[in-house]
Amino acid sequence: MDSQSQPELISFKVCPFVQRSAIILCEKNIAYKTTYIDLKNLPNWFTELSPLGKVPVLKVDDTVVFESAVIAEYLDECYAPSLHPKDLLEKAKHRSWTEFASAITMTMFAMLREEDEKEFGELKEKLAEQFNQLEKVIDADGPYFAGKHFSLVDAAYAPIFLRLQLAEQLHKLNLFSERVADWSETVLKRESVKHSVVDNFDEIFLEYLRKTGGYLSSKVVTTT
Ligand SMILES: N[C@@H](CCC(=O)N[C@@H](CS)C(=O)NCC(=O)O)C(=O)O
Repeated sequence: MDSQSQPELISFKVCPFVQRSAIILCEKNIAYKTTYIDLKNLPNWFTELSPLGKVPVLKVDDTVVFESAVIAEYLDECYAPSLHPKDLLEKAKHRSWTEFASAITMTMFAMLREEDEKEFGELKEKLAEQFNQLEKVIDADGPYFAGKHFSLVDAAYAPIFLRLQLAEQLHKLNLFSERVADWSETVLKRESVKHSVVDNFDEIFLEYLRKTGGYLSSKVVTTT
């Protein structure tokens, strides 16, 4: 593949949805380039390019692909190895629980941004309950969502696990059962997951948390 046809991932460094796409690109060893934008200061070219004004966007030659689930499916169909089960019902189940990852992501960010301690606690409970729901459908033996093999649905949960691991350093969250904790640990050790964010991600994410002004922000120790 020549460099002109390398896909381009339009990214925002802390975005969990972009990270899903980056994990899949890494899993499949696809050569790609990343263009970072600042969501608070959108360049005009991005506003023209992205119909929903959201990242991730994957540009393949002149074609714009948006929505992380669509990007995931496109990459999976285009590049081996497939990260989806063959069985159609099982595949639909993976897609359903990928959608659930978006709901968990929303609860997580609501919790991370919440200023009021009591409301923060309520959102933490809601998140714990969502992980309980998840535990009922994941493979009991693990280590991944569906057992021995990493799949697209794992790529949707990895960004959540990474951010919660960092938040956990600031405040004990105790959101996971033993099985979910093992899943998180396994996923976070995976090379594709490690390479899917910028090298100083921890620093950038903690700084992002500090700026939210949420309940956890006061617990971020600043080095400057
Ligand atoms: N459903 C979208 C969600 C993407 C999303 O919410 N991205 C955020 C950054 S993490 C964004 O671009 N927000 C800008 C905005 O909503 O204006 C997907 O899965 O790709």
